Amino acid sequence: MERVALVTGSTSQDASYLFEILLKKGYKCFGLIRRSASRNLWRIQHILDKIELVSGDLTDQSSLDNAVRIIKPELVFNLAAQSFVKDSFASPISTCDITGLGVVRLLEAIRSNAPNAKMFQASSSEQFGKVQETPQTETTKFYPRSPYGCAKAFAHYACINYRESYKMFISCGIMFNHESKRRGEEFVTRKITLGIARVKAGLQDKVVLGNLNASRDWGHAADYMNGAYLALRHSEPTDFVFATGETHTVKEWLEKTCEIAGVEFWNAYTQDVTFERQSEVDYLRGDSSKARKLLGWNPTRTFSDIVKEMYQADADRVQTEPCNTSEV
Ligand code: G4F
Repeated sequence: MERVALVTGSTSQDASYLFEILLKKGYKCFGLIRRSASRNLWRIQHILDKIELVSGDLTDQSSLDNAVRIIKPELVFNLAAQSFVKDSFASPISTCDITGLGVVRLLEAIRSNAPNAKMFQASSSEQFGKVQETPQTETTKFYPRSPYGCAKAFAHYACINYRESYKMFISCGIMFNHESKRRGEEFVTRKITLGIARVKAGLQDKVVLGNLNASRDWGHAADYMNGAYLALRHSEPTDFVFATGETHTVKEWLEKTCEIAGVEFWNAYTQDVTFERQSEVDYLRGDSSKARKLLGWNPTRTFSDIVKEMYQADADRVQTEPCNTSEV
């Protein structure tokens, strides 16, 4: 029988890597896509002829019902969200609607139309917020610090509730920050690698940043999507932390990028409070022992590998498209 997977958030960095994994495993892949996202296909351009895009939106119950009823997926990966933490302070209602309630809509669509499907929910280390212990595990108490973190925590508990109430196969992966050359420019890692590549090329004076002291556990998106796939291959539905266990500050990311680029660190940046948040997540470090033990999962790229990959890709882009700083 043909194996079928449905992925939401189809145009994202994460979906692009997950599609590659699923295609290699022989899955027929469907990607849910909002009408407005259809211009933003650069990350999946290379596989567009191998996957099928279906119109749908986490805020529209009937579109989810239709997609799940027609596709009848064996696996559903929910990667869709309003995922910009800073923007969630400006748009708390729509963030909660998409990132929180949207997950309940998807759960309902699966419960009604494909109750035997296995679902993966992309939970977030933002749920830990003001961390209650270090390192953070699957049992660490949540203390979200943004509307985005609150919405993700709600969605996480909704998944556990559906798993327990309806005996559905739903696993949550609590994903710590994960980056790659396909990361959006809104996130600090990409903002730095692209910005420093432009400084190096003489196209920009400095990179303007907010809080340099925030500490994150940064891994590679391809590794984390491999974890998502493995979570649904596991015999039982449960929750997993996906993290490297290594923490670096934003300043260290900037310093490493400058070192690779051969740019003087002190001259390369300036700070602006505009890029700070109303309440910050100061420090994240995950303990992924459970995923390592039960799934045989391991991160394969180091901090330095990831910064190098991203800087190199941006340096190349700046050479070929020096004026285009959007959707690179
Ligand atoms: O790159 P960021 O915007 O990522 P953040 O907020 O940690 O969230 C990302 O990872 C989460 C997983 O934990 C996801 F759930 C979420 O969807 C997203 O993918 O910011 C990282 C840190 C923050 O502390 C921020 O205050 O960098 C700091 N920062 C400093 N200057 C900046 C900037 N962040 C951004 N985006 N832009 C700046 O200029």
